[in-house]
Amino acid sequence: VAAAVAVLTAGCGDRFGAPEPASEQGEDVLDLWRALMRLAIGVGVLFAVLLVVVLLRHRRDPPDVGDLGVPAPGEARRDDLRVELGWTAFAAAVVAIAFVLTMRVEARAQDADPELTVQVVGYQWQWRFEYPGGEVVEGTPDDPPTFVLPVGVPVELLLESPDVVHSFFVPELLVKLDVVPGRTNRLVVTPNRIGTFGGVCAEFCALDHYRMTFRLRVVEQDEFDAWLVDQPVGSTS
Ligand SMILES: [Cu+2]
Repeated sequence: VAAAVAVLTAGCGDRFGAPEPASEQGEDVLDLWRALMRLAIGVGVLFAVLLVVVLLRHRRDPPDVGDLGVPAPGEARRDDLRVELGWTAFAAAVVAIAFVLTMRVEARAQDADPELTVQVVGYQWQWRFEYPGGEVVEGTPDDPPTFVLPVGVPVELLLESPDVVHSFFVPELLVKLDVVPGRTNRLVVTPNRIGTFGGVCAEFCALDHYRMTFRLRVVEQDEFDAWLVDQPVGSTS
């Protein structure tokens, strides 16, 4: 058990496989991910310990079998209302804790006051990014686009699709949202790290789904302003 605990908790200081966050919301999501992983490990260890205790304590008990070598009626199952209520309450408590932690992070993630709005159109099979002044960034499956955001600025991404369901996903942002035809989904993100990050469509959307890639480049505000001026205005599609 000690060895199992050591192995299972070895990654606790780490990110449990999540990428290093590149957004403020992502930091929050990472904390949530860590909390949920610790909760899951705690539950796993608790049940492993209980299982070992039961196996050791009852290993010499005579089997509950009748003449035919099968459990006698009424012997096969022993109900204990307290135990049943106990584990039901325990499971409900675990789910309640996970639910409350998640709701708090989701509420905070939607909370930031955006200073920049970018329209993101996901379509079969690429992405178009439209800035407030009409500047457009668009690529092709062979030449994926790179859209740019300033660091430290809360950005509102308005996600729209003219055809089927897509999903806007930049793993490093640690936030992701579906792009659904007929409605506008809103994703608020505050990039907090300079760099270039890969993005994909994370919802299978038919033949060329795998080619719906793009890049997000996060730069200082001046560099962003200079870049934006150079972008073509008006739809390229
Ligand atoms: Cu897609």
